[in-house]
Amino acid sequence: MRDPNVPESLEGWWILHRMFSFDRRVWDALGEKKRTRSVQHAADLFEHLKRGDDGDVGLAQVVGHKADLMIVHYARTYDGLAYAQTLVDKLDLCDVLVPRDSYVSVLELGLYEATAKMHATLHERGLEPNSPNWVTEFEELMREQAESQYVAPRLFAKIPPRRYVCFYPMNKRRGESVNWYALPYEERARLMREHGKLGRSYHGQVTQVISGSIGYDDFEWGVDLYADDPLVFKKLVYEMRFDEASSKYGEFGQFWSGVQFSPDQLGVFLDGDALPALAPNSKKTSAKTE
Ligand code: 76R
Repeated sequence: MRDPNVPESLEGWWILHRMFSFDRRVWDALGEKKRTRSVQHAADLFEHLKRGDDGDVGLAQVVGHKADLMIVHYARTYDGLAYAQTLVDKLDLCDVLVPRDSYVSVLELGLYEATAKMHATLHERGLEPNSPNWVTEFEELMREQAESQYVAPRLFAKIPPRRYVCFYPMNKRRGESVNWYALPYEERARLMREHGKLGRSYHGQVTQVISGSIGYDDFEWGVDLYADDPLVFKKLVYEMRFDEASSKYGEFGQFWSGVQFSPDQLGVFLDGDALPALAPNSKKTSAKTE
């Protein structure tokens, strides 16, 4: 059913965030041989999961007590996520990692404007809503959206190779008197336009990855922000609190923030002698920020 009240969305990577605490004392007490082997196996797996076009993996040292390590998996399929999870669980490294939290979602591009335009186009063509021709032509228009030059690269962009990451889940409010889902379509579209306008004023400073999690996890969306300067998270999230889509309708879960590092820096992170570094992705495979 193509309900004109419901905005369409396009989906890309399946995404799994996993947060672990890491027992540094136990790690430090392990023999060097065991540590070297554990690092090597884990780094090899992460390099393997990063390679090619079928997924990606991001590692971050979380700052604060909620976790020490965040692993972000991207996969083409839900099954791919399940498999990535299993592969990590089988690592020796898991002897010193305790799962603290996780979040399952799928990368999503919301299409408020485009959905309204597609419905209008089909009306102009004189098609009866939800008739077989309507459905076929609607699907064709959606395919065009998904394949468009603007959208396609964003659905399967690699994890932004920026030093700092901030992740939190959120809902749109469904209260008795304040209810996002009870607003007329045009009003929600207007609020999202305003939201996008404010967001775009941070263009270049931050890369956002929005993923939908209705049906998979406890909130409705996951929000990942990536930046070269951690102060940008505070400025952006604060400014957004004044924007109606957030001030009136946003409800937030826990926040995690940290520093990203590359798989070849895993040993540096685990040994804790220095801050691990992040190697830049090639321009071609990373999310567009300009
Ligand atoms: O995808 C796009 O860039 C198009 C415009 C856009 C959409 C559709 C956009 C732009 N966002 C969209 C959807 Mn967003 N966003 C958040 C948060 O902390 C808060 O108050 C809210 C958390 C931030 C910080 C943020 C930043 N966005 C969404 C949705 C789905 C809602 C729906 O479909 O109903 C959520 C939950 C959400 C939340 N947003 C931007 C940003 C930024 C920085 C941009 C501009 C991106 C750019 O062009 O560089």
